[in-house]
Amino acid sequence: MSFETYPDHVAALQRATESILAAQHYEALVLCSGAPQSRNRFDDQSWPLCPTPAFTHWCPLVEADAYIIVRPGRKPTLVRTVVDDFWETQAPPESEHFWDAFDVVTVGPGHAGDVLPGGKVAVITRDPGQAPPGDVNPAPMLAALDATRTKKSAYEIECLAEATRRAVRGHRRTEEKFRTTDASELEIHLAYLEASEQDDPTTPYKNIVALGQHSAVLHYVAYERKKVSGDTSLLVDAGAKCNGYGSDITRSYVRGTGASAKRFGDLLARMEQLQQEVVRRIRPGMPYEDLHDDSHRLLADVLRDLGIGKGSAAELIDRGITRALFPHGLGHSLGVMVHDVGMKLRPPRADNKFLRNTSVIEVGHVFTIEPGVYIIDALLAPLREDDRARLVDWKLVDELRPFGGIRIEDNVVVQERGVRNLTREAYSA
Ligand SMILES: [Mn+2]
Repeated sequence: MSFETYPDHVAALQRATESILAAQHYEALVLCSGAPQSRNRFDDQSWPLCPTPAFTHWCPLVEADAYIIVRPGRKPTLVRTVVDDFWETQAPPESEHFWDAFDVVTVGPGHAGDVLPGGKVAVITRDPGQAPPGDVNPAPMLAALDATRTKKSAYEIECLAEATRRAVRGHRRTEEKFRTTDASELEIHLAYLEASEQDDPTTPYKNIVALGQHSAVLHYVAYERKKVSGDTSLLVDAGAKCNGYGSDITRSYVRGTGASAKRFGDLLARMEQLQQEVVRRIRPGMPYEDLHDDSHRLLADVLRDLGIGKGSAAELIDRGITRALFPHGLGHSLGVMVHDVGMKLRPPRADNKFLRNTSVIEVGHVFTIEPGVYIIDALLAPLREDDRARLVDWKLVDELRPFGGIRIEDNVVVQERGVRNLTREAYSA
């Protein structure tokens, strides 16, 4: 990727931050990368650093005890704490494009205070207990900064597009492995990491690699070592990072020639069409929650067409059948965090309680579209208990159960006209 768009990204951030500082009566903003976090108080290892999102928004450096100082009318300062340590060394940043945007100052451990500003300062950090002096994480400042991350700059979209291309290399490899071998979940997980050139702790989130019934566990990360042959399904939900920006992609597959595999394959084909239809309906000005509701109407049609659901589409929705089979939200904001927070300004309706995006869709938003359908017995059991039992073909449910579930997830950028689907674009390149 080219980095020509980075100076504009920083200039826009500087302008936005200056107006937030003026509105909230601060002289300066200090963004802390974060302090090392001990994994266990009985040993000396730390978790890999995952910097404060407001810090990564400016700069992809993954380094403990680094600080960005933003002041009106001045070039931002990047303070680095240099540790003289012959035991360890930090991974260098993947690119050097950002240094010139800052006045870079280095200090020894514990000496950042010598160069950090005094006066009326807002400090943003993931580690409030170790924050430098100032107002730590004031709520209006956090809200204003979260909002600046919802609309992406050209630079951010380039990073997300590259993060998507990396993830798609991993997904292609996992599909090949699933179709041509009896690989275990662990082997498929490792194949993904290799093909996308990532170490497990630096992926944007733990890869979900689930064979068969495991794919009905929404956040399954157990990576069984057992080889699996014959008719089964695979769900892989895995992303990649580029300069701190993460992609988040899910693909589902089925293999085998048995009647149940064929039936699951029919459902998979319909979910693929459903997902694409939802993407086609994205429009600026539309509440994202409407799109989520649309996906339930489309799912009701799929269930009726395949005979899994009985009764009218309205009944399947109103009586909670679609929500028992598709319990999670349609998608969420993407960016420097995989579930970034700025698009959930209000809670969703009670029946959409897991929805993480309740914003009105705007040009520049980047979010996921990830409808799913799963046989989750804990959610289906209550339906069998009352008159809703007649709305489900339980024999079909039994047939689909060993295949678990389906999720198809793309990353899209909202544009003036329609969307740019980063995931499909990477697949067709
Ligand atoms: Mn997701």
